[in-house]
Amino acid sequence: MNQITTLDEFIIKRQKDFSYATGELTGLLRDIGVAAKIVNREVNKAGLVNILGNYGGENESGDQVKKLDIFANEKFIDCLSNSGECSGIASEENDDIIHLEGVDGKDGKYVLVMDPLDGSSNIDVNVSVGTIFGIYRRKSDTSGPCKLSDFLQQGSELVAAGYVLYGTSTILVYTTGRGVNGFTLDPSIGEFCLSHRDMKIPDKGIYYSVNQGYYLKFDVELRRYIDYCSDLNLRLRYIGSMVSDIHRILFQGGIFLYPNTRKYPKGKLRLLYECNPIAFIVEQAGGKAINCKLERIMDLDVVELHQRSSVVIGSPEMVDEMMEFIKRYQEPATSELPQA
Ligand code: AHM
Ligand code: MG
Repeated sequence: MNQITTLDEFIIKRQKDFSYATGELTGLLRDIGVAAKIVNREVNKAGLVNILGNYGGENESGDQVKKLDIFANEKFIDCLSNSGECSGIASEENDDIIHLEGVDGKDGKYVLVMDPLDGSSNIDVNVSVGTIFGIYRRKSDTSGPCKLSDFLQQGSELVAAGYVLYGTSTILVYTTGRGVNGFTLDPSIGEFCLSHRDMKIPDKGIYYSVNQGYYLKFDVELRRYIDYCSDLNLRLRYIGSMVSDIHRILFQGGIFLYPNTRKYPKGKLRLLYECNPIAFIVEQAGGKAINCKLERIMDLDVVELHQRSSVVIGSPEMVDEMMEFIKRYQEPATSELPQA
């Protein structure tokens, strides 16, 4: 009989592998697992109750906020408040950081960054959405509340990151920097069960994922690269939820791009709670993540909570090839150089 390993069992077992671990990170990851189950329950019955549709407000980025975004945001905050391991949260849905109370006089050593419901335009039409999270160790003294500077850390400082995909089945994928593992929710027992051990992204694949509707708004070298993908007969897939698009690429190989556009000259996606956690997971699985200036995402300085970045993520050979393509395209051909 196959041995089933639940998320909780796996997290506790992994804690023993870290000599310095004292259980806080373990508790925090378990809180995230509980929140994900609650959000999953609501996502699954979204068509049955009056939770679909707009909340009526706009978030920091000017996007229409959906009711389910608010629900997911509240549930994650509630669950992370319980154990006291987390001293603060930066969320896509909140302009500023949220301070969490310590429990039993104990202040959390960690802070969490999250997009509680990524791809929210998909909700009303029953298409996959996700949650993205990242965990940092605090820099400030844990005797007081966390500070903004605790969140403004490079992606390379992440101690854990993950996503939950609420799709045909619900899967939680996370890393603590020692590989990537995936856990599928078994609704009959209400547990995330280890289903994908030590995930590895294929070196290359047949998919490219980009909003081709913005083609004319991309820089010329990006347009040429997208033409090149099309010339290679790569298959275009774009769900409009980064978690879903990345999940396909993690399993089957490919490249995901959200370049800067005229509307979003710095890119649309958020560095702190979208690009960095996904970059950490993909790199841990053997992939690569850069911006359109060809800089490694996880080395970028984070100077504000809702900072945007262009992003190119995927199979290592495809990201390398994209970089070479862009460099070659940017170099003036020798024949075009002024003659001496
Ligand atoms: P959201 O977090 O507000 O839902 O927006 C992020 C999403 C990504 O998941 C997705 O890749 C992108 O925005 C889609 O944007 P667009 O509709 O411009 O292609
Ligand atoms: Mg998002």
